[in-house]
Formats: sequence, structure tokens, C-alpha cells
Amino acid sequence: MTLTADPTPSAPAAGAPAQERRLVTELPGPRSRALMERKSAAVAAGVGTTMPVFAERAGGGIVVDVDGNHLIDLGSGIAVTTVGNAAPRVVEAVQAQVAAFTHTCFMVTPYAGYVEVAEALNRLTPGGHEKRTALFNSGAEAVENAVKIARAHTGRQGVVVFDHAYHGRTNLTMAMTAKSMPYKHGFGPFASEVYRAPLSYPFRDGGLDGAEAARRAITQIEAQVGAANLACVVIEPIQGEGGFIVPAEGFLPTLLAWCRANDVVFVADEVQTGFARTGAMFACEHEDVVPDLIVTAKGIAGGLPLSAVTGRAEIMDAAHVGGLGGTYGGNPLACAAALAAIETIEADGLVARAREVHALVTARLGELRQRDARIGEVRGRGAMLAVELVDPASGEPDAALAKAVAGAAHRQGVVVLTCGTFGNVLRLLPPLSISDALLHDALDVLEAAFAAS
Ligand code: PLZ
Repeated sequence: MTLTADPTPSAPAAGAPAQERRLVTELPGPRSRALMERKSAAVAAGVGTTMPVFAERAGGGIVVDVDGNHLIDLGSGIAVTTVGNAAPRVVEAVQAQVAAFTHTCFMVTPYAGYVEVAEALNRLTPGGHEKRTALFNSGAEAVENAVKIARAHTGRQGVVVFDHAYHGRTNLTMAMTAKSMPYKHGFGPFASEVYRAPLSYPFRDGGLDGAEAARRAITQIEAQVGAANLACVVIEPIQGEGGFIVPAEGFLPTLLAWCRANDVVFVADEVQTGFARTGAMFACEHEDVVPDLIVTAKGIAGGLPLSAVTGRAEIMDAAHVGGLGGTYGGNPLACAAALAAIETIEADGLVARAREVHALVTARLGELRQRDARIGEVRGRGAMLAVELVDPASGEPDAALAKAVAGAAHRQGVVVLTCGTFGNVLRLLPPLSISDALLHDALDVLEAAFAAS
């Protein structure tokens, strides 16, 4: 279990935890158990946790818990710490900023960091057109603002989203999210003027190709909403919570072409796919899709809360002065972190590292699939990877197996997440600062978990 970390482009700084899986207590250990008891007494029951294990320190590919256990991180705090936890440049930049000033509110006395993040996003996002950016705090808040901007620009109200979509937990984004339990159940009524269209889901589409799947969606949109009533189409280029579903080639470009022809704003929700995660800076790039608006969050700022809407200047500028904002949007600490995270991605070649992670992990999971027919599909791009688990006889989703394998991995010190409308997808989202040795060790644990489940 104890392995020497091999050097990676963004090897953790001195002071980072030892890069090895190390269990010194059962999981959860006594300190975590005591904290879980306090959590139950102090924190609202609605706030769940994947593992009953409390973190104390993290870096590279390791999370250290309060009992001293070293866990391998295949979750990155749900695709957030792509550059690594407490990444050295992020720590340094935030420390300098926190000592200078913590907040003034950009809408009161602005500061350069916000402008610099906007400039970086305008440069990095797909398309050479003139762009503008506005900053917010969470993914859901940015999605809401993309819809506001699209409505202001088009003068129309309709919003089209897709089966299996996840866009957040606020009222409008709950309406946009597909899955009822746990996200929406009992929390309605939901915002109106949100319409759902069928997605391209190659594993379950019976051979429908991308263009055909797009035609199916467009036919439904034209019949049930009408382009003239539609402000925007909002889509995750690879669905995250819905099951790491990569649409068939041609689906996104066909949809985009229809939006262009009908003056409908095409919004890419790259909250989970963004910032080097998929082996490109943004997942849209894999099919040369240039969205009108792109929503980013999570990996943008190395763990500090920041989100953004970036897009065509004429659309972004449609909202009246004072129409967009919020007390904390583009907080100076988060902006400093974002600039350092972007610098880390570029200086450490993390887009290329995501592709290396892809090659290593898919080779191992592909071998496993040859031996285990319950793995219906291995899919994903870059370091956004998943296996969909099924009953081999019927092809029906096997959520119980996903839960059992994840549980077994957790007990052995590997942080792994599940997802999917049917709960039957295991997803891997390692930080790009993880070593090959840790990836191999984590995959050994997963293999053993499959064998035992
Ligand atoms: N859009 C594509 O993946 C957040 C949700 C975890 P916030 N996904 C993780 C949970 O159970 O709450 C997400 C996403 C996509 C929007 C969001 C919302 O981002 O920062 O959580 O609001």
C-alpha cells in the first residue's frame, strides 16, 4: 500500500502530505466518528456526506483525515481542485491577497483582479470573437445569470434543457435539473418556462447517431416550445451529475447550428467539464463548438468559490447597467486564486496531464471490463471518467453495485463518487496533481472492490 510518489508536472510542494495511501485506523476513525456525531446534532439533516470522514489536510492526490489516514482523492471535491488541493501558487496568491484586502465589493470600489480574471476567461474560452465576462459565486448562480442575459438579449423567455441535466439547486436551476430525488423532491413549485428535450446518450440510444439525436431534440423543441419563444438552450457538453454522458459526435454541432439559424442563445454549462479537466481547456473544444455563452465554476479557482459567465459581447452587454451583480461576485480572494489556478494549468501543462490520466485509467478500466460484464461502458474524456454498471443479462442499471463498489473503495481509503440519473455510474475525477503511482493504487483498490461486490 505504501508507494513512493513518482514526480508529476505539478508535484505537491514541501509540506504537502506524503503521497501514499495509508490507513492507521478503520474508516471512519474515532475522531471522524466523534465529529459525525457533532455534525448530526449541529448541521441540518439535509446536508449529506459521501464519506463519514473529516478532512484535515490535502494536497497532490491525497486527503488526510483527522485520524491521520491518507486517502487517495478521486473526487477533487466534485471536480473543483483540478490543479490540486492547496496548490502552491493558489496558496501564495490568496495569502498575499488576504493580507492586502479581503473585500470591497466590485460594484462599490472595483479592483484589478476581477478585470484580470475576465480578461483571462475572454482569452481562454472558445472563439476569437469579442467577449465579456461577469463573475459570480457558485455554478448555479452563474447558470441563472446566463439565463437572465439570454432573456435580456432575445426578449424571449423559454429555456431548453436536457434529460439527465444538472444545473444547480436554486429555484430556477432546480427547474433546469432533471433528477427529482434528492435535488428537487418536495421543493417545488419550480420556475416556469423551462422545457426538457431528449439527449444523445450513446450507451442507451440504440445506435442513434449524434445528428439524428439532435434532430430528435430539435423536432421536439420546435413542436413543444417554438424557436420564437426560446431565449436559450443550456447544455453540459459532457453531462456531469447525470452520468458522465458524452453525447455522440455531431450532437452538439447540430444543435448549435439550429440555435444560430434561429437566434437562440447557445449556453454551454462547463461548470464540471471546464478548466483542463477533459483534456482540453473546455469540453466544447473537442468538437470545435463555439458557444454563445459559457458558464464556468468549480475548477476555475482551485477551491475558492468563483463562477463566471463569458460570451459574445453583444449578448453579454444586453443586460442594463446594474442588472448583473451580487455582494461577493468576483471576490478578490477568489480572483487571486483563479489567476493562480490558470497560471498553474498553463505552466504545468495540465491539459496534457489530463490526457495522460485518461490513457492510464481507461487502459486499466478497459481490462477490468473484459473480465467483468457488469461494467457496461467505460467512458469520459481526459480526467473526467466513469463506468456505467448494469445487469449483464438485461442491461438494466445496477445502482446497488455502484454503491457497494464505492463503499468498499471508501473503506480502503479511496475517495470515489457515484452519479447518474439511475445512480449506477462510478465516476473518477482525480486532481491533475495526482501521481501515476496513486492512480494505479486506487485502481487496484477498485478492482478488488469489484471482485468482492
Ligand atoms: N452545473 C454542470 O456539475 C454542480 C453538485 C453537487 P454549484 N455539480 C455538483 C451537489 O450535490 O450539490 C454543477 C454542475 C453543473 C451547475 C452546477 C452547480 O454548481 O457551484 O454547486 O452551484
